[in-house]
Amino acid sequence: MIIDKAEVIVTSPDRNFVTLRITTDDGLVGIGDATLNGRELAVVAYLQEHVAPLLLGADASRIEDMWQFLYRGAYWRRGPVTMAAIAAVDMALWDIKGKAAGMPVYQLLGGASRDGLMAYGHASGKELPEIFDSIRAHQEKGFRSIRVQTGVPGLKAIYGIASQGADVGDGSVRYDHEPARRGARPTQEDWDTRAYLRHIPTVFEAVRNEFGPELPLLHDGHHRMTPLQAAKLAKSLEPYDLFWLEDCTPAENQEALKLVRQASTTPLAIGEIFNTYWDYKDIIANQLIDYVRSAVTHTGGISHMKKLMDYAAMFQIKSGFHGPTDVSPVGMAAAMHLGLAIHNFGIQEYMQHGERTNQVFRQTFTWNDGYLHPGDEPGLGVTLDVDEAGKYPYEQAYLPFNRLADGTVHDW
Ligand code: EZ4
Ligand code: CO
Repeated sequence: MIIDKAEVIVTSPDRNFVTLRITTDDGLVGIGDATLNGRELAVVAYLQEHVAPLLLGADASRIEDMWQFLYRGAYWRRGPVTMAAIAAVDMALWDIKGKAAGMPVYQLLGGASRDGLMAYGHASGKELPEIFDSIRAHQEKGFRSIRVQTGVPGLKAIYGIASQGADVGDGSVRYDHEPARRGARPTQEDWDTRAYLRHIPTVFEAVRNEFGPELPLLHDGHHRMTPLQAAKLAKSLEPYDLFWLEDCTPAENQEALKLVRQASTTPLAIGEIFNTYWDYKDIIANQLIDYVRSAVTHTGGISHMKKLMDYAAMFQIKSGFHGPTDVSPVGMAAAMHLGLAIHNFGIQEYMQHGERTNQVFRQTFTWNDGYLHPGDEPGLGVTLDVDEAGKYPYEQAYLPFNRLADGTVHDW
């Protein structure tokens, strides 16, 4: 199992994806996701220029050793670019290990701890009727847990609202949930935290009244609040019994989350922009979150995330792995195998990729009655159709950003 090829494939069916494909001398092929939304080519360069040459001639069976070599051997540690590149290598090697063993990756991680993975979808709308329709549409698609994002009176464009969906290139405006819009410059949105804080509880009250107490509801604050504002929001949402409030602050200042904890029992989910378990060390040990939001793609791959989740388990903290459309089907498959295997699985985000993406990445996962399962093909269960991928060259795309009324750039 000597690696004799390591190729980086960039394709942009509905959006940009970066995939590492490793081939061994005995003909096994493994793929890993290295997509870093809006900064895709930085990871491509890291992989092509600095990692691929080191893979050639290496033993593909030594997953842990390769991880440590790429992490410790580089001298420069952590960071989203490095960790996405390492994640791609790690995933591809697990894919190969599964194929060599004739087993799906979750079997190699200890086997299934459950029958399927409860997944949540993204409902959104500018106003209540649209939000209600969106929740119903998701329920019809099988979702049993729903994230709710809303417009705010007075604000023109807010991240995460479907009606502002991305133009996917065929003239239609499909809600890709996460519009890293194609173009030379990022789009500018507006923001007003006080208006948001006033409005959100009214939306969750209305949604609870309409849909009853059972439906698990989630909300993403996208890092926009100060600790005090986050405490106020978490407290005001308490009557609506959220499954979680996500990214209530930019969690660089983790100590400050104590303020939110002291004010409220609304569960907190954080970590989609973290990239190692060291980023989680204090936040977990101090019991400041309830769910780990990392993507397997952005936090060093399956090997590293398994360690992170075992650490989190000591504190009864569960997974809520990131699963937006900017995580490729390969990254999603890695999350599903890991989520199926660990005991402390919580919920899986599931945005659903577009048809073109599904043609490029052939997948074996199943989606039944609100539950995902990665399938039982050896490895990760995803095949990259290189010819199909070749039809969609890279296109520059940026995440939006926002400014306050006076022109100040605000937290993401
Ligand atoms: O902003 O994936 O919970 N999901 C999110 C996403 C992220 C994008 C960033 O790449 O917050 O929409
Ligand atoms: Co988020």
